[in-house]
Amino acid sequence: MSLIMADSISISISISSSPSSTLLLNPNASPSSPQPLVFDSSLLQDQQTLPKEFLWPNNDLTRSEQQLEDLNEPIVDLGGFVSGNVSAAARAAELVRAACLSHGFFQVTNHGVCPELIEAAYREVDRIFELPISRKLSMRRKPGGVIGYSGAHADRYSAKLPWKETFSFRFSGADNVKEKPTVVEYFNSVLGEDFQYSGRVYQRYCEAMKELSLMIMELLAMSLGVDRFHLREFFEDSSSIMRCNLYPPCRNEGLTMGTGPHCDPTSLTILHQDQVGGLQVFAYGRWQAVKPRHNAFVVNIGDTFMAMSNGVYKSCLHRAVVNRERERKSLVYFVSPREDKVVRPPPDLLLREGAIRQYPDFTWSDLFNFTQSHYRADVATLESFFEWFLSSNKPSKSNMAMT
Ligand SMILES: O=C(O)CCC(=O)C(=O)O
Repeated sequence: MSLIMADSISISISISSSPSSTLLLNPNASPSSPQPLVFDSSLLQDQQTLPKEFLWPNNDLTRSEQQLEDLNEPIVDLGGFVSGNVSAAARAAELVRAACLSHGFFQVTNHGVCPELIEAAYREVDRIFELPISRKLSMRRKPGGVIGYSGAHADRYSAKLPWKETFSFRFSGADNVKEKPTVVEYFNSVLGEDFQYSGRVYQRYCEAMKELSLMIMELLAMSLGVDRFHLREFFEDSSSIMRCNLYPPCRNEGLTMGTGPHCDPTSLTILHQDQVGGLQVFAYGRWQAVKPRHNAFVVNIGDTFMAMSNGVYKSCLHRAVVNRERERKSLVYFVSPREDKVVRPPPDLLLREGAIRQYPDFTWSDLFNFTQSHYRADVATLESFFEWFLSSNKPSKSNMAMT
């Protein structure tokens, strides 16, 4: 047994032969409350048996003998759109529309994000996750919060744990980034001087993602046939979360998940994955693999955008599997509206003949709080949210009026 110090709590690491033995238990937890677990992948990777907390039900898993086919998602070249080529922009919007009507997933190339910045972001992922567990735990996320370090989300859940470590931070598009660089400040506060460069890298990365997200919003508006600038303006002061994911190799890769099947509750997700592969999308009634492309960003529609499109566009159901031999990394940028903004479809969409409001007005903070306090995001988050929201808030009839 060894003892490590994390913040003010001490955690004993005990290793025995029982399947969950290398999950590190906090000895200070009371006997009546479940003990918080700590995911130390350097120990867990060598263990023959998968701790039961990481087991997923069969119907969520890809069996190893199952060879998934690659998803044939559109690869949208943004070059023509950016340079103002009208027919290239119209073609791009058409591709986006087809993808969003069927599964909510596409990739973008010629996006203008500098490849060196992406590489630098991956290098900083390594530096963060290579820190000793005690240091990582000192910046673990707070109960009910989203920012900070999390090992297998074991702080929040006790079953169906994902085989991954995450480090998340906020990027507020509303701030004047020059005067108040939120990411740099966050890195300084939790990681100190040694990580000032990392903070600057992620600050620039998030700024690039914001620019890209607004470009995609413009394209989405064109694809929906509404005012081209409506969504860009709505998301101009967006509130975003950036998450670095590290999926360690796993000997029992067929029994667990890196990220379980879910739709993102947020509006839009822009993800970069390394070359290992593991992201899968549910499309046309089956799971399909997403081929990594180093020069592309993966884009998927989330629940909030599905509501903004009045249910026309699909929120993308996806998951990530783990690899037996290789570690995998992904950089994920989640875009959401400013917390207090009312989410409703653009007027031109509702004024169409036969249009019926599918969802009531809500704010991102309503949905966010639901996913933090009441519900673990899955395929049915949006439906469950509205059930809960309508029964607890009783929005006025005018919010649901047919228009
Ligand atoms: O890493 C991936 O490919 C998927 C990540 C994801 O879905 C998430 O972090 O919510």
